[in-house]
Amino acid sequence: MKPIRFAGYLAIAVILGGSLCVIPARGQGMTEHAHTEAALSTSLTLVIDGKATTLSVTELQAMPQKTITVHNPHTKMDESYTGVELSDLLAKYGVALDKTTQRKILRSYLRVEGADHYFVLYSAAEVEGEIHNGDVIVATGMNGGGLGEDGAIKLVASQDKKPMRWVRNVTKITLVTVD
Ligand SMILES: Nc1nc2c(c(=O)[nH]1)N[C@H]1C(S)=C(S)[C@@H](COP(=O)(O)O)O[C@H]1N2
Ligand SMILES: [Mo]
Repeated sequence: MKPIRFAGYLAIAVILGGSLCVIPARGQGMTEHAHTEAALSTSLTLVIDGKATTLSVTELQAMPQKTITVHNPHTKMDESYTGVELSDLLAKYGVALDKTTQRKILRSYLRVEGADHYFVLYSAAEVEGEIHNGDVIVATGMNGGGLGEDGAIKLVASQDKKPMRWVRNVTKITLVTVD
């Protein structure tokens, strides 16, 4: 075989071999919902008016519980989450909604952060059942069991059509008032 032809066959072999070795990225062939998170959360810190309170999963589960059913368009499944209403946590460890706090709540937002530093915002008003429809809960269980690959603590909102504001492995929720 001429060296030039050999080099040609070698090049084709390398290209074909390489294309067979492509590892599918997450969401492209591997299962989209396997969350083996690098960073897990086992407690939640609430920061309200400069005061920090850290609650364990057991402490969260000892508070009044609410179960909400949401549709996850990624899994195409209904999922039933159980946990504490975020408004109950705010009322107990920071601000309860009443005439004296109403303005402050209307002008505040919640920064919800996960162990991987992913974070989203909610307006404080939208988590208050007295003001807005829908439930925002700090879930510690799903479908009667644990959260599985989603960790131990996950924030879920019943009114969101997509799961992008459902934060897995929540570590911190901060109330920020805008002046
Ligand atoms: N901690 C954490 N939570 C997160 C994310 C993230 O990167 N980190 N991604 C969000 C986004 S953009 C989406 S679409 C959903 C995906 O969740 P699912 O794969 O369970 O549907 O999780 C949300 N919660
Ligand atoms: Mo997303």
